[in-house]
Amino acid sequence: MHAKLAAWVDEMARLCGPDRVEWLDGSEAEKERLEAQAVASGELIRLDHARLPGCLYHRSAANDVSRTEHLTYVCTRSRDDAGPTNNWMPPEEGYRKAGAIFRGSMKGRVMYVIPFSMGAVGSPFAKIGVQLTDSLYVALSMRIMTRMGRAVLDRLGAAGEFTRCLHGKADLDAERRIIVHFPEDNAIWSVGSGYGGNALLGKKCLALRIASHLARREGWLAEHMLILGVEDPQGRVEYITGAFPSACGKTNLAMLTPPEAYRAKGYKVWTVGDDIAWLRIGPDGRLWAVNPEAGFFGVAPGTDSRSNPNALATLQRDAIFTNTLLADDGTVWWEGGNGPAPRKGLDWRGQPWRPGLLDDDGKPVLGAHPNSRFTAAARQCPCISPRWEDPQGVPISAVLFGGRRERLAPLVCEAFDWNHGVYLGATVASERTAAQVGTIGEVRRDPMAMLPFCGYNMGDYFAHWLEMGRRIPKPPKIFHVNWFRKDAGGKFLWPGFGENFRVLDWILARCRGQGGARETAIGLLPESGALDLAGLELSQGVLERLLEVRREEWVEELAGHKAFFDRFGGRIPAELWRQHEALAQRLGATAAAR
Ligand code: OXD
Ligand code: MN
Repeated sequence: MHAKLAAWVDEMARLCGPDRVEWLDGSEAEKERLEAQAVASGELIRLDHARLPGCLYHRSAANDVSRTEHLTYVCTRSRDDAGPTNNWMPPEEGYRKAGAIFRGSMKGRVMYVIPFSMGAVGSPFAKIGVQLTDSLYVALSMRIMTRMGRAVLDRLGAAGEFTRCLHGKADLDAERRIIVHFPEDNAIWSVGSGYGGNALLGKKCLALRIASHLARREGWLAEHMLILGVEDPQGRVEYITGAFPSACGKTNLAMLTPPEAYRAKGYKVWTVGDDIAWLRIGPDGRLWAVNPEAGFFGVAPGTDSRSNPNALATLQRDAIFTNTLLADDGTVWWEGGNGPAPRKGLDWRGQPWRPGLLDDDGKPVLGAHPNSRFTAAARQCPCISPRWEDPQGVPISAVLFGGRRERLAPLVCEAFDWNHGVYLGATVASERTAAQVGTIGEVRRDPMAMLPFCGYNMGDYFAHWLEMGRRIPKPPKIFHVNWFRKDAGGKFLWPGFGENFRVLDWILARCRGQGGARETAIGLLPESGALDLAGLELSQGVLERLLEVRREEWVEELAGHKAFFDRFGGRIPAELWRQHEALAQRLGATAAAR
């Protein structure tokens, strides 16, 4: 027995006051028992067994449907170590504030103890956490999203290191909700929310915020990135990682189906991960990546057999659906999903719903919340890579950064070198989506898609990226992509989805020293004819607009880069300012004085 673990569980149980403490072993029998309890209490609803075998439905509190970044804190001793992009409070205050809400909050409930591993158990990349929670929904979701149970405890042994993760629903009151991270103590406390990103502590809290801190200390990278493999007709597989802000199509890209013409030639995409990558320098001098998760927590609306047939196949059994529409026949549905809306059902709030329903202002009432989710095991995905659990990971040829930009950023752009690539990543911006609380559509800087997830000062994070570049003997190439450029009428210029494969194809050709490119002020863009567009009927002039670099827009953008960097005081590495000045020079503009 791990004495420190036992003592910590006791201490937390004294704080939270559950009726009972139950250690979870991860067995099938345990799963069935917990599901039956959750169904009996109404926390989960069983879906139609014939059509969705083993699937469950959950409705969260109406005020608890997305990550609450304004209630999420990084508690380091020095405020500067959290940096200007994180909410901060001193560790003592974090423990006191959250502790006051936790105190006695589990009375009448069970506290589940969930030992879990991020990364295959025993992989050199893996990190262990132990989550305490009073939510059966969370316990059952952790079972899908992580490797958990007895094998992890065995691995931990009598004295292994682990992240202490305390979670409680308390009364789900938004006024009494807080998610506090203590990177210097390797601990996370989250109270008052049952929403995935706030409550499944292995994901954003451990695998990104805490892990990014550990990664800097230990010389690796913890990133908000998908990992995919592209197999060519000769059977060679090359791997790509990609960082995109929440709800920008990461899951769809990770599970992409190539266009018919490519499939006929023998191309295929393999999914390694859809949200998080941990990257280390391998013995061969390349960068290697693992997906630390075991499942997908994907956005349901917009997922259909055109956008992502592989996700649809993944969630046909043993999945948990959260805040979708619950149809009368015991199935689920969401806007932008397959087939017509069911004639009747209950919406994500539990209210009677039918197609065409309007609210008092005459606006359509959604059946599913825009951030409704599915949780399903990665191994159920038809295109899951045979190497997805390889303890050594997969070697990375290209790193993509992208955001959702209606204008400005071209379809694809290759960085001149690693440091320029870090600049491309550091200046990513995106329009806000439903995965975060806030005004949808507003453009915000989201460097490397890590703005809400970097557990330390982002100035130091950029320095760490630059330092990694100096240490990787054979670094991957870095690219910026934008699938979301629109025309003057607000229509997307690029079809996206499976057609994005054409861009990946050019990217991988570039990584092999092939594929034509032309130099522009912002980076290398495909030269005329270099993107294979055969069979894609793009209208006249569309490709030119997709690859257009408008000087006046970029000069305006430069000021946005500077304003963002200025927020960090002196903590932005000099190399990024050099990149900024070099870009200004290439644009024929002067960079505003620092
Ligand atoms: C997610 C997110 O849930 O980024 O993956 O919000
Ligand atoms: Mn994410």
